[in-house]
Amino acid sequence: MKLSSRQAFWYAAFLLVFTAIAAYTVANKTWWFPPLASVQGGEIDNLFMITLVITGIVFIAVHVVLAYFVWRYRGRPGGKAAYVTHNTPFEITAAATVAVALVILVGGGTTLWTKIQSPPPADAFTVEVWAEQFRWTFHYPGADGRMGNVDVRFISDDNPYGLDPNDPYAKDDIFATEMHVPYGKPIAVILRSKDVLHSFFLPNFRMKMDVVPGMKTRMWFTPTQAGVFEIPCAELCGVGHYIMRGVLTVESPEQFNDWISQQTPVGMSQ
Ligand SMILES: [Cu+2]
Repeated sequence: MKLSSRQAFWYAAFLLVFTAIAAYTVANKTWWFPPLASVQGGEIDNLFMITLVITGIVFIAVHVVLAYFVWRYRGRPGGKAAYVTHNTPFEITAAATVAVALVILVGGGTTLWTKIQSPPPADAFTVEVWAEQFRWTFHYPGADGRMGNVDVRFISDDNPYGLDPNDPYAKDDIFATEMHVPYGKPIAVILRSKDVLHSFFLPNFRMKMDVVPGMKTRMWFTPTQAGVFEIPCAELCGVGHYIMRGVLTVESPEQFNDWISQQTPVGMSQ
């Protein structure tokens, strides 16, 4: 196709304006992440920024060159297309540059993913989370400091989260409608679903894990600040999906102990 000078000018101008708007939107952080609140989230954000800078430079360079070529090689009377078979130095440089960039990105991503998916540290504080249509419930050990076993086979009207009636550690366990965790140590989360697929999402902590019926999934993270954070369900799990939102409070160990002591243990009669 031959572009007239006017067409070439407008097409090139559109490409440059579009690229400038896209670059500005990102550089200005117009739609950006919620405030960061975990150690692991900081590492994820760093890797994200490295990826964004590398791909951003390529994005801008490609579009500026495209705009230039559209203008430079517009249709002109008597213009002839050049015939180029190949250019070995250019091809080697281009392939090597892409290879190096991909090795950096894939290597960084794999290393961080392995670290985040590793088992939690031994001193982690563990909370078990039940997902169901359409709410979150948080299982804590009682005064004995040990969480009782749960199993879906024990679930009944009187025992909605399947505590093992024969487990002595289960008798004083606590089921709360809000998640509270003490500040200053890693937090491990065990996830279970009573019905369908859900997804436990902590945007401020950059953590997200599917909750799968019939199995336990896990995550762990280290909060860097106290505060109240949102726990949306990130898996379309039914008509009430939009109201499936929990609250996570990160607070001092003293405040946490106050809160947990105000929760009522299940007090299973066995
Ligand atoms: Cu859900």
